[in-house]
Amino acid sequence: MSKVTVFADNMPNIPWQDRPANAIGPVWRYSENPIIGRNPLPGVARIFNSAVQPWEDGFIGVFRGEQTNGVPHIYLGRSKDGIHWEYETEKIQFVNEKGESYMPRYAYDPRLVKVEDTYYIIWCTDFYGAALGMAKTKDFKTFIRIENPFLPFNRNGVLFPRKLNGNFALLSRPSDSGHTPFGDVFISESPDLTFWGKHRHVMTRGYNQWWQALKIGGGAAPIETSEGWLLFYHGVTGTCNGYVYSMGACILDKDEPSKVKYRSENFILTPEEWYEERGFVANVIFPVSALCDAESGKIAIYYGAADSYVGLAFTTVDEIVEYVKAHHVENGDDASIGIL
Ligand code: BMA
Repeated sequence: MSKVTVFADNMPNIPWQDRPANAIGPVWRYSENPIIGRNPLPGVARIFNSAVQPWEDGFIGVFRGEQTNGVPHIYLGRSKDGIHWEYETEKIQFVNEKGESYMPRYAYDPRLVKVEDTYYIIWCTDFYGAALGMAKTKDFKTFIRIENPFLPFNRNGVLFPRKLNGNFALLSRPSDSGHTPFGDVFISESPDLTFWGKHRHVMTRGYNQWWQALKIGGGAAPIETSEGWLLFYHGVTGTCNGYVYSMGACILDKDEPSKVKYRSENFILTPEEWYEERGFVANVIFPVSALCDAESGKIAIYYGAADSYVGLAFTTVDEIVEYVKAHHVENGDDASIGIL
């Protein structure tokens, strides 16, 4: 039983490996990483930046599949243990409310979040430029696209797993049409997933933490705890050799998540292993999904590695909360409600 309470379901079959004796920091990698290798499907060269949920007696996931023509789309996968996956060979077929085909031109970095009895996929889509796309499903057979939440340009849409004060809440990262050399995380609310407003700034790039000084973006759907919303996100630094993506963690206020309560000044995972340092885009750790077993407090984080693989990392809610609190530093006006 963890000291920090998690407000989520129990997940006794969560993928897990105990902390190895030589682990440094609050998060440790799965020893068999990467869990998904190259050319996982006919016509798909790489799977990375993908999201997972429990489903039936195992797990289901939405996977960013880079097709051999270079265009990313989302593929469905199923797994008994959350580690070994079988994919549908055809990309997810999205439809509109009338059941007619409504395919995005491309789709990448999908998040998968359950709110009440519905699963939502949020991804980066082409809406006259990079923007957020959204779809819903209850059975993982029919995927109905709903309105694109925001104008271009925007990426890294992360939905909260429950409504807050009666509204859906969505983190996003306004961007540009390219590789965006800036970016803070914002939050917006909607009563119906069609009309969005009450936009607030959540957190800024790192003021004096170079690993996240260029831009940041939400990662996994926040985990509700007695300390607040635990968020794993990515932070980016610009180097002579290009961008380097690391994983950070913070805790947002439970009732007003535009306020950051604690935010670790240190990254919690940075590219060190061959599958993170070497690949289609070198030096990328891109967290997209985190499973949590409320009973034990075990957390399994799925992250894209070097735009080529999927990695799995572990922590516990007690360890990560303690670490984030112990390494908290004030950052700009992160602690404020985020409206000027
Ligand atoms: C970001 C996104 C991610 C990608 C990362 C590193 O802008 O496009 O999909 O993992 O760049 O290339």
